[in-house]
Amino acid sequence: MTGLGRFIPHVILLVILAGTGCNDGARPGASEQSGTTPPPAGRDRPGIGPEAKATGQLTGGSAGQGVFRGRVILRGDPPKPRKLQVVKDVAVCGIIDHLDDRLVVDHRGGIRNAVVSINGVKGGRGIAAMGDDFVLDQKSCAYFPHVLLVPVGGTLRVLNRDGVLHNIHTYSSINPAFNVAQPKALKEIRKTFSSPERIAVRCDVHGWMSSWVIVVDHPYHAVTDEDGRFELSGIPPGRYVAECWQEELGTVTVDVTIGEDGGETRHDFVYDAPAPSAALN
Ligand SMILES: [Cu+2]
Repeated sequence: MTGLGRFIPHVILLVILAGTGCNDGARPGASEQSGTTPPPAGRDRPGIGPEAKATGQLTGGSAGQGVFRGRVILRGDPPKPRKLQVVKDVAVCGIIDHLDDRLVVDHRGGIRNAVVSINGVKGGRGIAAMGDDFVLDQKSCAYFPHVLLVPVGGTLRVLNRDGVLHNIHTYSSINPAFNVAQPKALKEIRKTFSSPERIAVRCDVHGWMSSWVIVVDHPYHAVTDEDGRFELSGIPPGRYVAECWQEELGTVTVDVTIGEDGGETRHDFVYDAPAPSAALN
């Protein structure tokens, strides 16, 4: 055997069918977001801070199982970071800068906190691959992380590290919504969810606080990191629809094929920057 032939078995089969994603152009997740509409209090929401990390990444893979990775990118001028006013409990809440985190874009256009999913996977990893600790933290009157994956049946722990009252208010229609006061002495609240749903979370005390709990029924989801990168692994061979959701920009899909030999499939999801008239304000 000569030339490339002997190497071909080791070459990653990188195939994306119908690589043209479609962007529904939706605003605030309206096309996909089920549940009641959260209050417009999002105008005063905090930044997620540099310590937040990508969550929900599945790592490792095995022969015959594929990896899907790439970036979520904004094409065009991103909105300028906007500092939000802290108008309550300033001594606790005001010790960090609170930035509008509905659309966070790095200098290369990478969009943070988008959720990439591959649906319809048969076999592969069970939901236990997501782990068993799902924490929504409250520090300095901000939620960490801004977007959290939680499996159906998994226990969400909402922590209060601040010496002030918070109020956890979820906006959902499939799962029962809850609205629970969390005084400073109540350091942890536990909740479970029975159905997949993207759920907006707000604090009724501090109107700038917001986050998303993404309840899922399989482990093939990832939240993009600060560079807009995502990675899903352990995907059995097959043809799938991959979906990217971002709270302000809506949903983009693409057909993805994982070859029989597994390997790596790459795709970048691209959104157009909101028109100036629709930009965050
Ligand atoms: Cu609060």
